[in-house]
Amino acid sequence: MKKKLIQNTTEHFEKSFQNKPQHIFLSPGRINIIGEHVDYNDGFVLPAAINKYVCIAISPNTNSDCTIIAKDLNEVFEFNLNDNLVPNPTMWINYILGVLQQLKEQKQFSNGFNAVFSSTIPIGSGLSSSAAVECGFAFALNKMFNLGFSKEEIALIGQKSEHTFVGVKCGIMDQFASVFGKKNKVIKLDCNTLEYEYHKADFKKYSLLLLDSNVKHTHLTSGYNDRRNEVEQGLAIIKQHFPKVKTFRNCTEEMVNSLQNELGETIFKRCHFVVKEIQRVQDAVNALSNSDFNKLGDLMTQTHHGLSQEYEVSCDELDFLVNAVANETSVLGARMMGGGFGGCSINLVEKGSENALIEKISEEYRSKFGIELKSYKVKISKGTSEYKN
Ligand code: GAF
Repeated sequence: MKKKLIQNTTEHFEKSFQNKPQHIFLSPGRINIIGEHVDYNDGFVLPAAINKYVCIAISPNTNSDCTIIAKDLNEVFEFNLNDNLVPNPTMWINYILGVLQQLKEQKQFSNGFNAVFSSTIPIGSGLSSSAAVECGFAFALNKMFNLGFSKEEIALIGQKSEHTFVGVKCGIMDQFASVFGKKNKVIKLDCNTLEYEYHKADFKKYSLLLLDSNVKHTHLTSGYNDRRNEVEQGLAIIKQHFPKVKTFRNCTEEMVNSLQNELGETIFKRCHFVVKEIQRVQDAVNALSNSDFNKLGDLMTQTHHGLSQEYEVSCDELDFLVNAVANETSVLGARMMGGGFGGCSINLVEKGSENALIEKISEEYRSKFGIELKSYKVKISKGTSEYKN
């Protein structure tokens, strides 16, 4: 699938620009084992890059003209880098323009290029196709024009461009995972300091299976930014009462409980979830290190219930998918993954049981919602890189 993606993107470039692309870059999507909606709350997350990619075929120009082709959408966007770059009504180009604006601001960047983008990361499925585009593109320009950005800076450029041009106030998890991914490793990322450590993604006789609800979402309209506002309000109140608390990291469940009335029902639930989820990630890392997969599965399922009932970012279809596997002996845990409001559930399942499970759940899902379930058996792969033939 990766080979085919590279081949198709390259051929499309050749056909469009009558030349071979000088560079090919691959930027992966991500999964997240646990640690949801805590990246922008200074918590820990446990993501990994996967073998689904955005492919960018690209060559520099000798002037400031840029032509960008979104192969899968059959759309072309042309502009000059000396133009004023502003968010565009054509949504997909904003992931790219936002990065360029960052490069213009930080390095007076003005080198034009021709590029073709194509992807095997399903859009709106919670696998972070947007971060893959942003980071793949920033990585490509950094390499091609020797801009001297570190990997961390590339992830931050991706995040900033999403804030400024797309309008989603995302955390850093997706961009970080896409850039720093490593084959067969999950990344424990401290979103407060951006310190990280790799842990072996060895699930022994279990594997990770994604079930895609096929309910599409965009975080611009999903309620994502509202959640961010709610927890910011909550933290401000907590800090008034507990001046030693700087972030949710040093806030305890007891503190949140003691302020239940003042926080009000909604903000209390949001803050309670965040504090519990930050602890769950620590517990999950220990469980993974000890190969305690029953524990890991339990923690994942607890996360789902928190996301559904307290953080309220699930939807009927995702709740159904998680509940449908609850009594399957081959499934140790399941939860919605990513920002929510649609997209995939991630399931820790016994190897070999995947196909029967997919068949069973697909049928139940179809008869309940009339929607075709999709499924992905993902492999944990390396982060954004240049592809050399
Ligand atoms: C989305 C965001 F982009 C991430 O930063 C993260 O907050 C995630 O939702 C929820 O954990 O993918």
